Amino acid sequence: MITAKTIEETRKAVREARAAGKEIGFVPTMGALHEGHLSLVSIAKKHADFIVMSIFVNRIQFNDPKDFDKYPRDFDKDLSLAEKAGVDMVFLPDETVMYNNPLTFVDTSSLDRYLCGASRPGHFRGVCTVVTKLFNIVQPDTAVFGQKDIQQVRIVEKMAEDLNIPVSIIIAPIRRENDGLAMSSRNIHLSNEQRKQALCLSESLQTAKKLIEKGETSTAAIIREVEAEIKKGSPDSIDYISIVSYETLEPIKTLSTKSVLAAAAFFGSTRLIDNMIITEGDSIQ
Ligand code: PAJ
Repeated sequence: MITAKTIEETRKAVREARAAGKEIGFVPTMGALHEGHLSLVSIAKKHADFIVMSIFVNRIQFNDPKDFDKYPRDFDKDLSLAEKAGVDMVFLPDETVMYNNPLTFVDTSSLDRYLCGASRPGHFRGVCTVVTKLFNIVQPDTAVFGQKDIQQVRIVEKMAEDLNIPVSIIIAPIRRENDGLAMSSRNIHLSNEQRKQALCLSESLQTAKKLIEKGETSTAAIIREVEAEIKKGSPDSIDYISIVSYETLEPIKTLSTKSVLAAAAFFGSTRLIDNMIITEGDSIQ
């Protein structure tokens, strides 16, 4: 596996892979890799032959400098996990490579008005800026993002379309621990007690699933039950519980053809998110 710290090295390796007839698959991450990240690599391998992973903790997408400082970093472990998962090249830039006194940022569309965007101003601007830069550096044919961050992937899809970035975006399902907790690099900040409490997020989605399968279509009714279930876990606060249209990410009153139920809550100072895609007459993911 190649470890590239500069843009030049990365471009050279990608150029060579392309010259050898390979399609380029890309998995952007902030490291602290877990099975969720690695599942994106196996999906990328189904679509491409040369897999690039980036590991970069992107300061400009953090709202809270303390969250940035304490974000878990273990690059040696990440490199060995990436290699085992079959990554061909890790792009591991530092801040001087990525941000050399920048004047240009990529701003988001209206898709950032609700869900995480509402409580994290500037977050998606930071994500869009870094993802655009990474797309321009790696120039992948395919990039894989997790449904875990549903708003992020929807915004990235729209951004790629709006800015004519020739990449096809694939959405990977949420990987969970055996008890249902969505895997996240932030889970390691949870105490044993908070770890148990945090299960209320995934359990609340199961409650919603049962309600919807029984025919409930009123989002207010579903949200009420989800809130009751989340409160059973006594989170320190609930950031939001929303049901939005998959297309516009705007809150809806009645379930539409494709909707998203998403929730965010704090356990101590750790903010966790989870979500479910609801497709009418089809499946619930
Ligand atoms: P990070 O949080 O490291 O996540 C990298 C990718 O892994 C994202 O696409 C995310 O949705 C996916 N992911 C995280 N947890 C997952 C899980 N449990 N199951 C499946 N996929 C999961 O998201 C970011 O980094 C950054 O915002 C980034 C896109 C790299 C830009 O800085």
